[in-house]
Amino acid sequence: MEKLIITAAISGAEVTKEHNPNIPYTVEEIGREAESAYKAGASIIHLHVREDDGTPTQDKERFKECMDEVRRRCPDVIIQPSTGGAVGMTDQERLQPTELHPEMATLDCGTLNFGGDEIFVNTENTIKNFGKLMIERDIKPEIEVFDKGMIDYAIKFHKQGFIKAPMHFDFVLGVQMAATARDLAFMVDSIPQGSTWTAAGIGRNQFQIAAITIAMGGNVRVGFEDNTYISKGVLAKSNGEMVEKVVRIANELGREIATPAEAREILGLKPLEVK
Ligand code: KMH
Ligand code: ZN
Repeated sequence: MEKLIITAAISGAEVTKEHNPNIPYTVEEIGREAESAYKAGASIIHLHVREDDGTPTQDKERFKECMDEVRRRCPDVIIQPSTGGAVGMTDQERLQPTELHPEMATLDCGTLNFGGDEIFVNTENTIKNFGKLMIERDIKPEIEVFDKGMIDYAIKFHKQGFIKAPMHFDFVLGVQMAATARDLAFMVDSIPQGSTWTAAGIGRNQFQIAAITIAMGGNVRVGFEDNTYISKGVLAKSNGEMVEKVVRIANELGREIATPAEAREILGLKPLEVK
């Protein structure tokens, strides 16, 4: 089996310090959480940023400040900004971090219910525009899949030239589709040969989905964006604590952890230039 790529989704846009006081808002806090995850074994930091008061923002300057801080503390980590941002943001707002030419960014491949009255809107034109821009800016998309139709969209848009192969998918289980082994197996079976994949279980499903994924040969995403607890009723102290738990499960199952350089190779990213 390939080595295991661990992604830490350190901040998200929806969780707040009311859910868990360790959720990062400031540049310093974002840096601290990225470093804790990196030191524990994460090779990708999936990044949302906030204003100091916790308000989610896609502001380019704020992203730059946070990315510089993450880079200072975790020199070789892969930084993967979100282009999803928060529900209700315009496409132009959401696209701002791609102007910084990160190695990766997320590409959400469909519209979905996001709880209560919230709808996370990704029209066909949004997906195509984001995909085209990522090709122009040499950014590898992580295709965010919240149900099976989003895989079909990705394949369709790949055939139309808006997404390059080999594609990398992230299956997010527990927002719209259920977080079950059956659903995960169906997703894995539905992606084109030669693709790579990660799975993220939301809330209490996080570590069960991680364990199933490790055994299946996929890659794992954990972090405050997806879950604020380390075990039933116990808040996580840091993203690092969650990554450590994944590393322990991987060790038990005999799966080695990929370094950032190895993750770049597995994902087909260019090696990091040493300056
Ligand atoms: N915050 C969600 C509305 C992504 O990062 O691309 C979108 C999201 C997906 O988190
Ligand atoms: Zn996200």
